[in-house]
Amino acid sequence: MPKCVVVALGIVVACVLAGCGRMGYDTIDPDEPADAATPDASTTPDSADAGLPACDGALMARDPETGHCFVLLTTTLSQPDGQAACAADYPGAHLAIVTTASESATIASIPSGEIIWGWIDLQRTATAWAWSDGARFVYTNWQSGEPSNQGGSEDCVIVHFDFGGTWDDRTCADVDKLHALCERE
Ligand SMILES: [Ca+2]
Repeated sequence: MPKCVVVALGIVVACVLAGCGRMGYDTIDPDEPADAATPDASTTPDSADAGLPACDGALMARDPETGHCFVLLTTTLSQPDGQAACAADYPGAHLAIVTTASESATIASIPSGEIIWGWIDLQRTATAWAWSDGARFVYTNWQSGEPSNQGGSEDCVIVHFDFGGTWDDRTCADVDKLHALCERE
């Protein structure tokens, strides 16, 4: 076999092995829609959660009725700092405002680990209990014997995970040592 034929065959074999035949076919066709334009429905987030962290963390639970996500912060905070901390850690979140039995049950279902208490948005005003957003104060989940208002100064409210997520009024100074509960609608 002439030497030039051997060289030519060698080039062809090397080209096939290297995938030369595919060269030029993997370039992007401008007329072809990009993959991103046709996302897989199974990975598309709920529109309500678009751009937000998923509600699947260790200290989270989602209310099946409303879809609201309840989150127990890992840090302890004083009442005035809670609102900003919720918004900072979970964009769109505020301190938990518990207005239905389903929301209360959702909070109780949070795998809180060694954390026994969390605190919610509810505060005693001069005349009544009130949520910061002005939501009507109708639903309650007080522990037996609560609210006790011991010493006349229990103006904040904690959720007791060891007692089914029921509520106890405590001084706001007590609350400062505990973990805030946030809610993302
Ligand atoms: Ca109390």
